[in-house]
Amino acid sequence: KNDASRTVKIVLAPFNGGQPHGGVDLGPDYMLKHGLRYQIEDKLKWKTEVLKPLEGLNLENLKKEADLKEKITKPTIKRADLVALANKKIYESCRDGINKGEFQLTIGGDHSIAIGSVAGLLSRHPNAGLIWIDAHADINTVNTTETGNLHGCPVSFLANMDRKDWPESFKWIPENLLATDKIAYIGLRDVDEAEKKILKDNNIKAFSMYHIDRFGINSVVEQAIAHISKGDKDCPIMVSYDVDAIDPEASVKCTGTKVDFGLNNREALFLCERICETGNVVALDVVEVNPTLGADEKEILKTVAIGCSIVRCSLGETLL
Ligand code: 5AB
Ligand code: MN
Ligand code: MN
Ligand code: MN
Repeated sequence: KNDASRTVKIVLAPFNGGQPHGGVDLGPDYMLKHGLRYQIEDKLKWKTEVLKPLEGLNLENLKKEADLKEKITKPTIKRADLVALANKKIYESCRDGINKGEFQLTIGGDHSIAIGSVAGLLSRHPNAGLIWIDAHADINTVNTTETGNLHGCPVSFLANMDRKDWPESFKWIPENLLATDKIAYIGLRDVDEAEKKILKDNNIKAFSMYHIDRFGINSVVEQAIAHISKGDKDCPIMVSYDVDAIDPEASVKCTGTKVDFGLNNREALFLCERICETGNVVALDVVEVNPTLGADEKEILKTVAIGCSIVRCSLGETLL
């Protein structure tokens, strides 16, 4: 249904402030150097344009300042104002710089950047459903997070959880953005106890690796799509894809929070193919590629390459 324009707006989000490791901010650079833009334009025949919402922010300086301050104040969530600021920029860029018929592709960066990208997408497609592909649920609230790392919290912000306890800097997030019944998870295998309670209490659709083994990836993705679409065959779909959903042995070693026994490479790409086949996918995030965590060039290449494959498969490369 994007065929009329076939334009991809590539939103670069080289942000690492939502977690402790440096290097995840190099994800966009590495994926572009791998030829992502050429692949989309020359092979897939989509036009591309690049948006750089974080350009002009001195992120490394702001991070140093925040860390210095937080050494003394020891807040429960780390670098909150910085994460809020970067995401506000990403949100505004997605909201104002992308037209309704265009495909929004956001390249991270750590997964906290999905606060901005998902909020931006929902400004154009308020009824969109969200498929969150991840080893983790990323639904800790400002009150439940044990690590304080905000890449473990984006879904709680999008779903307006514990809003009264948010720092002022997050209050730009619209209040009725995302209902919990418009979310489906795929790939979970490392979920905190408090997150399990949130998933249960809110009756959120979540497919773990257990469900993939039990029902198979095809049935799982079908159920996920049906759940978020609620009978609307044209329901817009956004995919937020954390590469740590994919098994480290299969391909993804260069990511900050690796978890064993994940999706194999075909399952990882089949998800993209099937969701693309609905004709309803309007946006994709690819996050948590950290090229500096590779032991050698081969490991880096494998992670970056599957990141690019996720994009191409989501745009229909492998559909006949
Ligand atoms: B990722 C953990 N639940 O809150 C937390 O990589 C991990 O975006 C979060 O999925 C992982 O810090 C965040 C322990
Ligand atoms: Mn994850
Ligand atoms: Mn994640
Ligand atoms: Mn991660």
